Amino acid sequence: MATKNQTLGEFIIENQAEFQYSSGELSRLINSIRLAAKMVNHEVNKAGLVDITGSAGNVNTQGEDQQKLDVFANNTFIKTLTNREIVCGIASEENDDYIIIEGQRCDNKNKYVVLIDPLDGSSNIDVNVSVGTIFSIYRRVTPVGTPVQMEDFLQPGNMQVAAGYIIYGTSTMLVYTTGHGVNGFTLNPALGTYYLSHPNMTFPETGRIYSVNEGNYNHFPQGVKDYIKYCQKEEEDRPYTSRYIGSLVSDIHRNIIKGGIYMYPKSSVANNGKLRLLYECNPMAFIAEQAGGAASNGYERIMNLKPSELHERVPFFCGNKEMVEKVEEYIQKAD
Ligand code: P6P
Repeated sequence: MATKNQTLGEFIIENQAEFQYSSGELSRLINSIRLAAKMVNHEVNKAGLVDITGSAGNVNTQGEDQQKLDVFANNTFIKTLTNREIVCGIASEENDDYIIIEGQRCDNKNKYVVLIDPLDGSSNIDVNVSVGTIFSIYRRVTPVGTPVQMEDFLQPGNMQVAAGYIIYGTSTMLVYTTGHGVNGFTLNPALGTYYLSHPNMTFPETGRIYSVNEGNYNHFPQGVKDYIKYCQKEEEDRPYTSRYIGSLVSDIHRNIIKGGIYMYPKSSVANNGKLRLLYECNPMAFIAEQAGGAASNGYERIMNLKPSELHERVPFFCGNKEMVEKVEEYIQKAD
């Protein structure tokens, strides 16, 4: 049950029963993410004022130049989740390997792992464009009481127990699902409280926005090129509108509200695309499906893919169901 302007805390308590795995552990999990998001939001909002937007001088797992806010966000989420002994393991875009969390609760009670992209779209920070945090939560598959193992993280997306994102935009929002719909909470920075501003988020019946980096057009597979031409054709409800922020969370958040498809295809320069299956595609796919949409790699449901390594990349098409089905049709017809 979602009543507008309910606080996040009230909402979690009222809907705790839906999280059939545990009493109270979801609250602790979402509350720790809520706290970390407030801390990151504070830093992101003043990024232009202090020398924190510049590069940290390091390079992360992906070979990408690590922005200082990336490092701050990564450390903040890891510390918050660790201090509260809420989860037994964390995998992050910023860390080569997963982190094993020891602790009393991890020895006998706790059974969750979290995968996180702590600050997605961070290259937008120094141009003041919105960025986001993406998280994905699983119940571990190895015995409780032993250290987590790689198989706890390499689960298909259809095993997620919760997933969500925080968007640090014109306002800061926490959007998440536990498999019972998608709800969006907006932070009132003056009070430090999140209020239910977007209950039961669902894609509109039809979508007319397509989001893709058309600079890579010449490198796309033929089917993707054909679909982009379909979006631009003067007929029926087209041409569609092209909108691409270059921040996954922002593009998908807008497309859930207004209707549209986000695409990051494979190409001749990136043979599996750019986005990571575990902590970008799977959580956004869970959200999209719970909002009545779909997410595919062009051939099959993203959440059915069996991961083989932590940082693997997959082609990603996510949005209104009929738009995803249409691009799949073009991709498969061109093969
Ligand atoms: P490109 C940000 O780096 C990101 O992972 C997503 O947030 C975003 O949608 C995409 O990459 C942008 O990539 O190659 O279009 O700049």
